[in-house]
Amino acid sequence: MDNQPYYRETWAEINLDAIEQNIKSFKRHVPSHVSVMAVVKADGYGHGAVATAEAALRAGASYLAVAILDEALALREEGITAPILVLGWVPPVHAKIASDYKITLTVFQTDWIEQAAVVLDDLTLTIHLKIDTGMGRLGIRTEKEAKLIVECLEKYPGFMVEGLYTHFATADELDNLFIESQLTAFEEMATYFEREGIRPRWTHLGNSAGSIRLPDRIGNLIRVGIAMYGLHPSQEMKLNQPFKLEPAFSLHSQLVHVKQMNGGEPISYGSTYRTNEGEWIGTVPIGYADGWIRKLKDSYVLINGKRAPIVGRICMDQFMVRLPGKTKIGAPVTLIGYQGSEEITIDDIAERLETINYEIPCMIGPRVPRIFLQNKEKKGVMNTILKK
Ligand code: PMH
Repeated sequence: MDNQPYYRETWAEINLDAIEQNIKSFKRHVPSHVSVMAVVKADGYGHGAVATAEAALRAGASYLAVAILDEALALREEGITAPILVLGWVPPVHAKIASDYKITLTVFQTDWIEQAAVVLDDLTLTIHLKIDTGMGRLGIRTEKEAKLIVECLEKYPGFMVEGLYTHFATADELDNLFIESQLTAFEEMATYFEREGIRPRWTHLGNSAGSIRLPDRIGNLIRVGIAMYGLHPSQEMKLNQPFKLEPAFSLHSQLVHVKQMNGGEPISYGSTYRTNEGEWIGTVPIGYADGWIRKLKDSYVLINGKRAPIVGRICMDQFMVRLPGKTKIGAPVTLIGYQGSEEITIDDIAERLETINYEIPCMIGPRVPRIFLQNKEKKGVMNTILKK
């Protein structure tokens, strides 16, 4: 794990023990023949891809998934040797790079196979075939398309079909109707491929929600993303969660300036906030360029175990808070996480921003260093801005 320097008083803490626990909980929840693929795309949902991938592998995950080839190569560059699947469409001209680095690609187009075959020449490439059973995003949709894929693969023996998979569109909703139709569609396609002699080692259907809800109907590999980071796939599912999830992400800063104001003094751009006589105002060094966006202007942070409201507009790199009284420069500020008996969760922020929890750690930008905790100790730092 890297230990890069950083020189600012704002950072995210990533509790790798929580990630390990969450993966272990999934392993207990699914039947023993089901393996875990840890989804670490988008820099591990903003948690740091390398450290979270390593934590998931320590906890018994056997496969990793990312969205794009660059993310897979970045993991290889960091010495990760576990199998990696790219979930997205990779340009076929890059099939050779994938083959060289033993990266598994998602395939669902005959043209793609034809073009990749030229680039690969006599090299082999491990692939997973993707079936679109109702997500409407990527995948083989009909038996006719499947037949053409089978014929194409027969022409090019360099493609090793290791997996067959699909993605649920509504697994995080409590109504089962659509998920059942996706399961049936997948079953039909899997049967077709089997008849044609394609019997891959892995079949995988379940994202976090699907794997929590239907642990024995989602093949022999689960693709766990959001829940590995300790977040619930939806609010409905939070109420019906069969095992505990431990959030891994917290966000911290410190007061860098504190002052007592006169009555009616303006704060921040546009002078939208005016102070009351004698009010204490603190400055927190994180802003919208770090992902703490202007829409959060009516929220609060935790200082000395109490809620301190944000006042005035959030700037690019800083914002101001109203303090309960005189407070020391350097006082810890918690933006996500616990202080005393108060807590601000990722779900709280998501609700305030009228979005899903997935978006929140992803939007905390690369300027915020990630500090990794393992066995409650600081084990490494990722600072994308200043690598060395
Ligand atoms: N498999 C695929 C193909 C995915 O796209 C995702 C997440 C996962 C598994 C993991 O899902 P989970 O995080 O719900 O467990 N993909 C996305 C997405 O495209 N937008 O939000 C999550």
